[in-house]
Amino acid sequence: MVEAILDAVAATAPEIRRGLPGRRAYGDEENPSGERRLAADEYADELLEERLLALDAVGSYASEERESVVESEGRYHVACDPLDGSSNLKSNNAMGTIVGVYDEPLPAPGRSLVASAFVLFGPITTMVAASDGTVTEYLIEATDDGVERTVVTENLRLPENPTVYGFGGRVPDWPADFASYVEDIEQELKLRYGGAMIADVNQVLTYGGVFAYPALESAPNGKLRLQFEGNPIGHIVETAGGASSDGSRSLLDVEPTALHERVPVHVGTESLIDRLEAALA
Ligand code: AHM
Ligand code: MG
Repeated sequence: MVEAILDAVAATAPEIRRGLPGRRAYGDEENPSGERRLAADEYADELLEERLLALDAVGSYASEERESVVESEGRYHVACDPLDGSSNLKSNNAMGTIVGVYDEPLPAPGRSLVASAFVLFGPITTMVAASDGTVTEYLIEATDDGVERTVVTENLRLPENPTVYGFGGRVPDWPADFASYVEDIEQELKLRYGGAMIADVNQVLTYGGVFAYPALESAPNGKLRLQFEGNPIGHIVETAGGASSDGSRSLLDVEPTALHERVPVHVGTESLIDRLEAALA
């Protein structure tokens, strides 16, 4: 049943991709987090809603782009960020789709995730999915017979020796304790930051290292949302042998209080997340 959800996400990805070129303009509306919405955000949200709610397994659909949960009948509750990093569409840089499959009604804790996945719209389209305690990377290709999902990496694990880092938010807005952690990290790793969490986290999964969108002086809970971004990414990185943190504990241990709540996100190589938590303690 969970596989059917991942299949539907993979099957929708080429269609989302094909819809991007004509949807680079902003619409009139804001999303529930008060951010301007692109026509592409709306398009991806509506496609995913339709495809996922059509499945018997899906009991509800929630997304970053809509105020409340859309209810149906089914065992699993799906939370999506239909187009993560969509502000990259203007400059034609990478973006992604994030999906969390929970077995509790939303908002739900990350511990109730049974699967999570992201699609990365880079030079090629890939999907990275965590389920049954393992992470798999797939190549997604549209063919004459439909959409093919081919395994490219089985049992994906973070490499032992980390090499890259990427941190969001304006530097003057970083709290002093986070800034001093960054000073150390900068001496050891090289900067890789593109402004779309999915693409930046995929660098960390590929090369080892650390990604963060930390708490800011102006935004103590950072920017990213727990249900749609923090939990699924924390679940994928932890399943791949890495760690996640809100600053003091695993993202998966954060008890949710609202559907659109934000959370500071730090993910990556375990030793680097341990050091982060020590720096913020
Ligand atoms: P979005 O889901 O509305 O696209 O926002 C999330 C994105 C993340 O992909 C990225 O890490 C972050 O926003 C970057 O934000 P900013 O450009 O404000 O630094
Ligand atoms: Mg996002």
